[in-house]
Amino acid sequence: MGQAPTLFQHTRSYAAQDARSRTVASAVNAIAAAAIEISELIGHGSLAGITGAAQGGRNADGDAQTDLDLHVDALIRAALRPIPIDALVSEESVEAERGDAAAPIAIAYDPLDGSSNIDTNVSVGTIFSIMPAGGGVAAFSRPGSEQLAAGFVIYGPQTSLVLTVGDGVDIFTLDRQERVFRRIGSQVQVPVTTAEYAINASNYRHWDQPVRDFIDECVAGADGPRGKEFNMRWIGSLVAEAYRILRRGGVFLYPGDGREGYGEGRLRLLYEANPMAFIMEQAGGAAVTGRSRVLDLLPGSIHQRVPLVMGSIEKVRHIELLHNDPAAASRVAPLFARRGLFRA
Ligand code: AFP
Repeated sequence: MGQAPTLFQHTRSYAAQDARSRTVASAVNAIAAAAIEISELIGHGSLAGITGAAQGGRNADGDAQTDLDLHVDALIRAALRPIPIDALVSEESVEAERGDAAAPIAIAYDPLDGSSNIDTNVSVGTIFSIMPAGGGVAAFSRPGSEQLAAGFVIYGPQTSLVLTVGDGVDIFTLDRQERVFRRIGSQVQVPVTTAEYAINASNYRHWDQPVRDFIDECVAGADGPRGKEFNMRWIGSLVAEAYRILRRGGVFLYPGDGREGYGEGRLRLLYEANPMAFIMEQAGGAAVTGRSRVLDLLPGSIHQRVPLVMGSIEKVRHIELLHNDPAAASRVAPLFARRGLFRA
């Protein structure tokens, strides 16, 4: 049996559609080429002088910048330099960077998401969102539903790249011998329901009631209104949570909460929530802020935060219901809860 197609072979037919698609495909392949270098760098860790130590700088969100954040950002910028891009937004730069005004695309990316995990050898990743050009930074004031492509690379036991160009989701794993990404999953689908949720439970006292209602239902397990046992995961790395959900289902929540500066959660709309939302919807899942669809949001600023609930569509819709109709909460209707009418 022939070898699985490479990322370049996979994107070739898409690239042939028109000039803009060709530019999108070139940008995806450039990010993938940088990811191979990044994977090797991360794999050497402190042997390559990578410590995950803060370098004194802070990104637009006030997060301390590690040595690897800055190095990875530079590798991605260098890889994208030959690509005609109108505007570039990076988590590591306060301002958007203007490129070629005649270029057909704009890119927002998080060079190294989860980088606070570097010194603990936990999976981290690169996330990217490709928009139609729209007059410099104005491209990023459009809703995420207009994305041309989105993807992420997870640097874990395998280095894998997840990609959508609006025609389903495909997964590629780095063939380290050949130094190419090979497709291992085509038209991947998120299981419709799940018994696994991911949230940072230490923030329970800061959550709004609908989030507490959902988690309380899960924690109540088979004796509770959902009538089944649940499992919890929290890796502290968005790409690792998203990859798990694509492989076996699940629901991920990073809601807004009562902590100072966390009213809109922790994740950024342009280069975390929007690409993940596009991927989840393309894989038959869903992504909401709690009350509304992420991909419908009109961004107000390039580093704006947004609450994110994503994954198996049955659970996302239930969480949305709890936000939009508090009377749906099982604590409100103990009669139904006792009779288990809410059984999943
Ligand atoms: P870092 O990039 O600063 O490590 O943040 C990672 C992240 O944005 C996302 O990948 C995780 O899901 C989330 O933060 C974890 O946040 P908590 O540390 O508040 O649990």
